[in-house]
Amino acid sequence: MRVAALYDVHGNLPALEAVLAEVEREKVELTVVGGDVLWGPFQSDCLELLRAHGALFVSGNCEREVLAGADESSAWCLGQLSSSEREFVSTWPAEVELEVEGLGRSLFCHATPRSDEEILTRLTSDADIAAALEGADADIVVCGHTHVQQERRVPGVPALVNAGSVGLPYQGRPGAFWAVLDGGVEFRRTEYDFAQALDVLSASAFPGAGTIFRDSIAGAVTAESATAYFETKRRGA
Ligand SMILES: [Mn+2]
Repeated sequence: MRVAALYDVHGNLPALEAVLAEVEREKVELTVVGGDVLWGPFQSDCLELLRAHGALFVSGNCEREVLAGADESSAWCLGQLSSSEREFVSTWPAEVELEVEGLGRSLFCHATPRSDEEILTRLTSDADIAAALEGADADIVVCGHTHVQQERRVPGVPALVNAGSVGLPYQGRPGAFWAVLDGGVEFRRTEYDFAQALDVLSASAFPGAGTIFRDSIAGAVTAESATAYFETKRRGA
């Protein structure tokens, strides 16, 4: 089965449209959306597109936080959703398991199998990766959450693949980041007109849209700087 893994769209409709156009050309059999469609400017449009595409959904920390109206941004996001959209999002599971040829049993979750907000970076030690994945009943765990692509193979636990972020990446290059799974892991970067997208995103009433997306989609946030930031956060400093 050829699978597209799309994570962390964050309401960035122009990025999602570009990625879905490429997904169509890729002839994938299934698209898995790994959470954090919400918390961003054009959530409803993104939900509608992904549903029309026939995607399978996994819940992320942002779905949980938006549904709870946890802070100002989340409350704004919640206010944008219809009652049927809220109902739909609330049904998303924490994980989806698929058999992918060549990769085996593949577990799709938002951050780690035990948490929708645990942070694992390129600098996280093998021992800490092993602890986070211990007990996961799969050959490979596909996640997102940090918005930085990575692949880790630590002996004794499932392989770990971070598909990156479609809408709010920290990769030091412009574009939308995702992955194709088919016998192996193919990391993807889809180009789109990020300057035009920034105009569109900034015009929405999502609090802070202009500043939140500006550096990310222009490729001005490197994986190294994001990783260093997340690693500090992970260690509770
Ligand atoms: Mn996210």
